[in-house]
Amino acid sequence: MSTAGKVIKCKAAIVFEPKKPFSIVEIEVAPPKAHEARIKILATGICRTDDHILSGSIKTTYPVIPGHEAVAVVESIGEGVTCVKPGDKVIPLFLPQCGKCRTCKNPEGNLCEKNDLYEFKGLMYDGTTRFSYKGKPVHNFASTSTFTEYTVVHEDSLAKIDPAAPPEKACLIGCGFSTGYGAAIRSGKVTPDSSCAVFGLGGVGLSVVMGCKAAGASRIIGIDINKDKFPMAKELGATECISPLDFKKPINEVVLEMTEGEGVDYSFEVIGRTDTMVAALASCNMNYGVSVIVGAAPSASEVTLSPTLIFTGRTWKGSVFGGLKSKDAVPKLVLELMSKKFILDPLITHVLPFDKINEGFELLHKGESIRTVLKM
Ligand code: COD
Ligand code: ZN
Ligand code: ZN
Repeated sequence: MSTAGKVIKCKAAIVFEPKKPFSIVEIEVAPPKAHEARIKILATGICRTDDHILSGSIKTTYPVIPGHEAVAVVESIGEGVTCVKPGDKVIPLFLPQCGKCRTCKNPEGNLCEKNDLYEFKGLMYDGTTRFSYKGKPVHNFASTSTFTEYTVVHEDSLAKIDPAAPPEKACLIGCGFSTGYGAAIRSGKVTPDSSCAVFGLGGVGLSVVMGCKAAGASRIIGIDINKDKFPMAKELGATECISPLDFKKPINEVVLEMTEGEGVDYSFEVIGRTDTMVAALASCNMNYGVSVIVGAAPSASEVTLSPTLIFTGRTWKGSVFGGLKSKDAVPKLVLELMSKKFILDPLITHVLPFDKINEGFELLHKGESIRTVLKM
């Protein structure tokens, strides 16, 4: 029996307040309004950004359903939706691409003005939500909310992908892989034979390593306080790995020594800390080095640095979703995954049923997982 046009009752993982685990409860998901689609999640990955919602370090409005890295199938569409139809396989996009705003029209930009990544309003464009629990509204997260069996997204936040794409792997293209890989290829524009330093070797940092390697970098220094991350980083392309905990001096001085005082050509901060952002900047060449910030620091933080670090010629830039225009890039990356241009298997350390979501976050807290994928 078709569920189109009806309210769907389903399981969802809600965060009612920060610093509390997920509650798995039955919610109601309203049908999609005009230009929206209701989608059934098939697999969703756990990303550190979701943990920032649990910890409260990213300010948002509670109760909220996090999750922003998934593969889904379209259950029904609202009026005027043309880019997908029921039954299509899709990846929801935490960074929309409306195609109409100034950023979308600029070939260089990707931060579509429709994004909900800075104020985290947690509402659809019309200012309401499609989720409710016990009759009260529940907020969405980053235009997606994938820790639920069904979610509703705007068509600006949907990429149709190849129907044969494997959900447990392709879901990483919705965030972690594209964010990291794109940061190297598109935002950093890493060149052949160059040297790179990657601060943070989680799922996103390892994807930066993969991007640096794919771009032909000859030296890739992986940096992490958790040495358990080193074997995988080396398997994916890091030429050496160091832990700041093994040195008394600042890690940027160590990187300078490793590069005969030159610094690396490209550095990437993939942790989300202000001290490592400055260390990454100071690790790149003073003249032509490019340092890319991938991690988001806690909402209230500020950075202090010597202006000389910039004045002498370094370029400091940020990268959201790898600088990629989401709706255009995601279907192509899925095809590249399917043609084995890159492999995502090493990044997926755990696959758990959706009900075990809290276990998945414990693995992340203990530093034991790279990516945990939840299957619905
Ligand atoms: N020095 C070196 N390494 C460190 C330090 C430190 N001081 N502190 C932590 N680390 C290491 C950890 O051991 C870990 O291996 C790694 O840094 C971080 O990895 P994860 O697995 O916790 O996180 P990821 O890879 O899933 O995500 C990292 C981000 C930086 C992308 C994320 O935390 C973030 O800031 N996201 C917001 C930015 C963004 O683009 N969001 C959009 C959707 S993700
Ligand atoms: Zn993410
Ligand atoms: Zn736009």
